[in-house]
Amino acid sequence: MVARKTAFITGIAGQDGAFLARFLLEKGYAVHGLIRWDSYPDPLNGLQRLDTLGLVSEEIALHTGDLTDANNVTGLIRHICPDEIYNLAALSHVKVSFDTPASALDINVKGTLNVLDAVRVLGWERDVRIYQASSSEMFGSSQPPQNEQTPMEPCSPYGAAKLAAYHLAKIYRDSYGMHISNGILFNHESALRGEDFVTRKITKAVAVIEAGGAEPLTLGNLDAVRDWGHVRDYVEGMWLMLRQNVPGDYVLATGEARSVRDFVEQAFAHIGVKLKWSGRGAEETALDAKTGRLLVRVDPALFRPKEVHALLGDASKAREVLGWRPKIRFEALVADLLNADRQLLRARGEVSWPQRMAG
Ligand code: NAP
Ligand code: G4F
Repeated sequence: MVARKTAFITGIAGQDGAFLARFLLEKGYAVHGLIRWDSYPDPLNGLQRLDTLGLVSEEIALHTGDLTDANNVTGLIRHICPDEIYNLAALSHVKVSFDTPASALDINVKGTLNVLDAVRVLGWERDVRIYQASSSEMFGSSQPPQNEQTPMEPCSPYGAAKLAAYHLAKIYRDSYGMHISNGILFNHESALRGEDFVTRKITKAVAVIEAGGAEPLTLGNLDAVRDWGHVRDYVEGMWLMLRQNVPGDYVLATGEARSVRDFVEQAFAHIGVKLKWSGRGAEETALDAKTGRLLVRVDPALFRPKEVHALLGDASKAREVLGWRPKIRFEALVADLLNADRQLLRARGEVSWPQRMAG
């Protein structure tokens, strides 16, 4: 009989953590996850993503702690004795990292170091495989398309922190012979995406407008280009990296570039509204082409101090080595998020939506 594998997921209550937990449970893993004790007034509220996927149950062992606390992390890893660690916990919002750069470095760099060093200190270098959640944000201002050989020129405290963590992962791999893989993941979304990220912000606003909401959608840089995929495809890629005999670094991306404006257009098209754009930069607006009603406007307060203009991934290596291919394309992705927001709205029965300042 094959022994049941044990996985430890940091950031299990986040978007990727929830989907990965479900994926690994379906593969027969014993799943353990790290959650922060003080994230929400009622700790159960913090588990809404896991709850949405029907996973708040005895199937997952949740451990309270904090990635920035080395003793805590080492103690948990010693206790759980995992075969695989997926280090997903992070301050993951790029704009927020400009406001709290020290936290971004603490969590994303020191937190990663705490995981890597715990495994080394425990003497489990040959026993534990580690996935490190690296990011396409590390490419920053490098010209697209970007792959594993593209120079990294981060443009944000988040990007710089992720790059430092990426190098630490490589250094630990090369120095101690540890099985550590960096997944250099391009943007991936789902109905569980935080509402401050541009995709959910758009689909939620469009659902509200469809239901009779009066406020226009307010965004920052509409020209930014991203390579958006669905998290369901990406968690499989994470797992595949740890199936390889030799660890490595892999770009996961769809190879399809779309602007924020394209995303907005697609979401409105889904509810049968054609947009008429006019103006440029902070003056740009979109009206309902039929009625002339203002539906989209720009607020310069949402611009970033430094922007990553274009991310477009070349995932040839993942395709050739891992056999990984994304299945969910742009139109289906937008439809998935929008339909989930429509349902959520119906369930909550609200049409007013205070826009949060972070996003
Ligand atoms: P997410 O939804 O923001 O989840 C991050 C999780 O990390 C949250 O549950 C958060 O806990 C937890 N966390 C933050 N600080 C922590 C700390 N000090 N100790 C313990 N846990 C902490 O992010 P995601 O979209 O799932 O992304 C997962 C990982 O992939 C992140 O490392 C992100 O940077 C990286 N990544 C994401 C993408 C993407 O497009 N989604 C692309 C490339 C890389 P709370 O719930 O308590 O806040
Ligand atoms: O949705 P975003 O906030 O995602 P961003 O900055 O690309 O970061 C995400 O993807 C990274 C991978 O490349 C991850 F590492 C990271 O953890 C995170 O998951 O913004 C996307 C684009 C940006 O160019 C931003 O300036 O949308 C633009 N944008 C325009 N208006 C906006 C808005 N972004 C947000 N969040 N809110 C706006 O109102």
